[in-house]
Amino acid sequence: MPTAAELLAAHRAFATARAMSDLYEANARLTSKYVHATSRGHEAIQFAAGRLLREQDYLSAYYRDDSLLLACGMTPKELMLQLFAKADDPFSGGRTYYSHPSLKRSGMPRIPHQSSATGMQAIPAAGCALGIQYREQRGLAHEVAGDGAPPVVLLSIGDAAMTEGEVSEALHMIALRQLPIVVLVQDNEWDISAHASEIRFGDALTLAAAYPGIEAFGIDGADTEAALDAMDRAFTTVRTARRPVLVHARVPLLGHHTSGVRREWYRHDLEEHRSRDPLPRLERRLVELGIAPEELARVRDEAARAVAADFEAAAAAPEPRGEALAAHFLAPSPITEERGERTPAGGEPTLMVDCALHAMGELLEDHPEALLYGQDVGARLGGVFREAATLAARFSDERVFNTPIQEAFIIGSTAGMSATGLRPIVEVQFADYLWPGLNQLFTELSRSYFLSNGQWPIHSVIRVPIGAYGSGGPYHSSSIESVLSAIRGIKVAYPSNGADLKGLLKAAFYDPNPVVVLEHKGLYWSKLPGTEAARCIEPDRAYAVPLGVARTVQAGDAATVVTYGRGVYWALEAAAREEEATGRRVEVIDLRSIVPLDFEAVAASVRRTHRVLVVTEEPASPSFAQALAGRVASELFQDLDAPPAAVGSLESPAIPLNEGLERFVLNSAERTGAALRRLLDF
Ligand SMILES: Cc1ncc(C[n+]2csc(CCOP(=O)(O)OP(=O)(O)O)c2C)c(N)n1
Ligand SMILES: [Mg+2]
Repeated sequence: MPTAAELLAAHRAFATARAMSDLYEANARLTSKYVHATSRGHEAIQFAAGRLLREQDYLSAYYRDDSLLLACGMTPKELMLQLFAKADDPFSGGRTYYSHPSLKRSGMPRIPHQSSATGMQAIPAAGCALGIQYREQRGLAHEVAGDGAPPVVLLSIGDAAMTEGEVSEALHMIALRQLPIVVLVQDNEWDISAHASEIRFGDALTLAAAYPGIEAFGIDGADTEAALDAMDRAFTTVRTARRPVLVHARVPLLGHHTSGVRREWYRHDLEEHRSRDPLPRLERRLVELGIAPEELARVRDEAARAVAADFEAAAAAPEPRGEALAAHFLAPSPITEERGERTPAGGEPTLMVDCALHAMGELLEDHPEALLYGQDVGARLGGVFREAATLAARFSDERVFNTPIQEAFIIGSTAGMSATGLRPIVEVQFADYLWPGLNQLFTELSRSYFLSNGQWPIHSVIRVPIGAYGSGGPYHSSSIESVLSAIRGIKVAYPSNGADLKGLLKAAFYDPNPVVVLEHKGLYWSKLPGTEAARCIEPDRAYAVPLGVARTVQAGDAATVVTYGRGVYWALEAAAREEEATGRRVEVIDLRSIVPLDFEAVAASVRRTHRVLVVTEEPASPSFAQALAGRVASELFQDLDAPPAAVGSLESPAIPLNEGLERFVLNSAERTGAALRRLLDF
């Protein structure tokens, strides 16, 4: 049972949160400039959870958690700096909404960035708990020791968000791995204007029953004593027994859904919800315990005065400057130039797939915080391309492991893993299956560094076999680099040979940004005619190729052919035929990275050759290749003797299965050669 002192502390906290939401409401014209939601009605359960978080813990909060943030130690003024999106907003420097926390501050729980997309924080939070578990299994010290007790993750989430698909992936992994996480579901029965009765059966407890091993219980989350007891119980269990607990807290929603969606438009149940308001209920209880009503009123007045002063100060605080934004687009990489030996004396010609395997082995040897996971990469198979063969046996099943078919989890969990100081390398089995994970890549990973104002860069290497090879058919052949190239905040590598793959994997590993490494299946074993050069001397252990640095594969002056991946071989073959036929020698540039793009290398070449062709395996229109050709046209118009062109595969929705149809659709040395001839003859 909570003591009277604890209840008085809760009362002070509720009074502060309530004074803030009253103030926001009273100044709606000012405060609704930027959309915000408040915890009004949810104060008790949020206070009960937030007060238990320690310095070594991780918090994954959602947009209604302002009482939780106050309970962790944030000040009202700091939250109001967010409300007004000011420069000194401690979470994002004015980049993101109220109560969307990101924080890495000593003495406070660690709060990795999370998006405003409901439910999407569940996978990164589960990844965080997986990271904590991994460190404990491997005897690695936690990033923050705190008071020495084992860390806990708190995942806070709304009732409607619990029905989302990605939440199921997270719950599944939480149950399967018995992760040290408290899942707090704040059930106010509302999903904006959709009521629980029309959008879900049962509640989070019904759902949790399907996940054995997650201890789940429900409480009245507006009963302060019950809330304090429940969160004590949940945190103690997770902290000591190292297994998950889900708390389903029924709470009233007393404020608006958000400042922009007002309760009076559609709420029919406000009276009933008001009858459960935790603040007067707690006050009645405190009076029963002998506290004078005047004393409670004094606390409320004091809170109102304090937050009014903070409100004035926050409203008057300086605005952020646009010039400061660029500092946190991408985190600086330590690999800025090519290093190590690309062709060491005595080096062996090595298949591309083995260059990658050796890179993995070296990284796992050198870095205890490195780990590799994905579908079928574990000991039994070692990857469907044998690209991870032997690694689990060498480094243990804890460091190299199979995941379920959960691309969202595979990609999204790296955000949490990285937050615990680990360096995850993951695999998506085929580029065609990146889509279920694309949401995590875009929504959570790509924006973390920027929206946390540089506090939370994400180390995440995502290996993705890509491209058409040997009748892989429509779901094992797709090229997807254009979509990836349009996501700001990530990097994308696309090597064409084993040496670059090894060097780029190393650079990707050390890069503090999410990096997708696209690995062409047809080049893995150099089985495609004309791709023998993908098998090359293996670089040494120290070798690294910076992301965003192209390589001239063949020098020439008649035109510049810019390409990457398998396109390099089409380009070289077409170039050789052209030279043989007409004596015109073209320059071939292998970009090696799609993002960042080495436009300087392209421009320097085009200034000499005055003509450019971009070669891709994707249909060319629209594509990354076409955009590059367009950029050359607009930036180097004066240098050009012919319109820049892009050539790719047929404009087809998918690569068909039949061998002849596949050939018909795909780009080729012939098709590339014809485009080159047109360019040269222009
Ligand atoms: C993926 C996604 N879809 C839609 C929205 C718009 N949206 C914002 S809040 C909300 C309702 C969420 O309800 P619940 O999870 O119960 O949280 P509550 O606001 O009730 O606390 C929706 C649909 C969103 N933010 N993210
Ligand atoms: Mg709700």
